[in-house]
Amino acid sequence: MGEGYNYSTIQSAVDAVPRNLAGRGEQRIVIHRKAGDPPWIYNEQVHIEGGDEGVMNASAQDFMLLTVAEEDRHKGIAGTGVALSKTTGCLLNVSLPYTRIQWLDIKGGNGDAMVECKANGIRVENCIVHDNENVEDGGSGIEITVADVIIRNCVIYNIRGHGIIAVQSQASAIAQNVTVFNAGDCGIDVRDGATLSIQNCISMGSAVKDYRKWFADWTNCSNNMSSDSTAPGTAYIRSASAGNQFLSLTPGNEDFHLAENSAAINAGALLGGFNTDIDGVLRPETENWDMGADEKKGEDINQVVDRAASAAGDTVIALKPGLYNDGKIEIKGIIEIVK
Ligand SMILES: [Ca+2]
Ligand SMILES: [Ca+2]
Repeated sequence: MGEGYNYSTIQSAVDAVPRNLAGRGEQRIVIHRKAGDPPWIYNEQVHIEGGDEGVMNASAQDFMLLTVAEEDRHKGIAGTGVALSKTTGCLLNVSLPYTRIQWLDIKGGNGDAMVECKANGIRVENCIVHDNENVEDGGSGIEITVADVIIRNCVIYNIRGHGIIAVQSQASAIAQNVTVFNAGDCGIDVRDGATLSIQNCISMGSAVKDYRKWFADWTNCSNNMSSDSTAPGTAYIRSASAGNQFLSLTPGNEDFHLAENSAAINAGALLGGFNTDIDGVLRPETENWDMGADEKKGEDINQVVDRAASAAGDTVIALKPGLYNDGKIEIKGIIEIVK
């Protein structure tokens, strides 16, 4: 669609994408801030339509990317960046295959789901999907009824229905490093013949179950955490306390960055295909990958690995640089050298 075209709504930018994507490569829509302080709210429902009525010939090479300008992105916390929020309907209704959605703070709505994935190959990354508890019925966070969907580095909380639901026999999806909290039904749900692969996810505080399969199967699950007994796969952490994992669960001020002593730190598996977290920071900050959307920043950047007295009676300290600091030793504060 070319550089430099400006639109006042997300929908008008989506509608300006060529009808036939064959050979056109990535079609990038970059959403910028509105005036004033964040949240910069776009008060609209967005339809990204494929098929006869919409855009044709999308593929893994020729696709639409909806993202937020780097300086206008959220900081891993709702209300800190560009938001899509409306009290009615599904907020993001995607039936164009291979569409990628990134960096949106998505709030409210009143439909079956806040984000509906209705075409194969869709990706949802670094989004915060939250607070639709007032919907009348249904009201899941992300609903998947198609194949090859990927959900990564997302935080989903205060949801009336399911945080993530994959439903129908043709549906298949991967959820990786997703944090789900306070779903009114199940946190992550796979049903009616769908398959769901879950790695490094945290799902806690669900009214029914944190993870549930119902006439359906998990595939390739590992390194997941739950507050009940349902975290599937290998290397799970079950029956953990949500209050111990996150910086804040205070309603209206939730912060799902990992707390200092969270069991999720370094408990994740090393995954392929991406290497950042919800803050856009490289994984692993320290040691191994963490579970959940946040990779905890290493506070103790340089570890003292040895301490000994020299022949002259001085104290000699050996330091090991923190991994997240690219192997550099960094010394903060005042250093006094006394001889
Ligand atoms: Ca780590
Ligand atoms: Ca982080």
